[in-house]
Amino acid sequence: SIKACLFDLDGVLVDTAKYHYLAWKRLADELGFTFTEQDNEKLKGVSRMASLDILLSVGQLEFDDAKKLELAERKNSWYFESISKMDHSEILPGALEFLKACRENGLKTALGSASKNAMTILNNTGLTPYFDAIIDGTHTSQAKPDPEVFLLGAKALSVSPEQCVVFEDAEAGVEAAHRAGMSCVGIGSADTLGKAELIVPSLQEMTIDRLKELNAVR
Ligand code: G16
Ligand code: MG
Repeated sequence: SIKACLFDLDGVLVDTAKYHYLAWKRLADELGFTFTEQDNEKLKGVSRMASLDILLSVGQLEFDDAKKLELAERKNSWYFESISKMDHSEILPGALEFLKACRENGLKTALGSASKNAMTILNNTGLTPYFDAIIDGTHTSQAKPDPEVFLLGAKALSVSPEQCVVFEDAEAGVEAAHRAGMSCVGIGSADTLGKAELIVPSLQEMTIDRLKELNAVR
């Protein structure tokens, strides 16, 4: 039976993609090329350095590792300015309610995010107390679709992977959940999340009953 829910951060609990986009766009502007919102879709759920590689390929630019690190740090300082101003009003609809419902029903909760800035975002939005475990980009060495982040989450909660359900908005995250041996609820549209066991537009449509139905299907 299901004992734990593991949540991705960006795109599931908060919309930080817009801040990532503004910061990457500013970097692209400085480097002299256009970076569109459509390009930004490719960065969702992807680690910081992998995101930079994608951005630079859009601009058809190449740099050595030292320069790339400097560019990533520059982007991050702008991004950090944005997330420093976040508050509870930026929690996505239904997210807080579903986290509370999980805990009221005896389910454990964990964060499973690629972001190295997750703690800042959780603290500023007031979400930190709703997690039994927090695994983010500071704990992992392998990025999604590698299952590491979710396996570490299950371990921290002392539950086995088959007792976990992952909530993800990115295709790489759905794959990571499956490679971890977990079910996945996709948050968004079936176009990109087709492989998830259940797809809902947002956590507003998610209930404990629907979670239990998922369990019956498996
Ligand atoms: C998030 C975002 C990605 C971002 C990554 C790393 O992942 O979706 O766009 O590149 O974190 O973020 P940072 O630069 O803050 O370390 P997730 O896993 O929460 O969706
Ligand atoms: Mg995400």
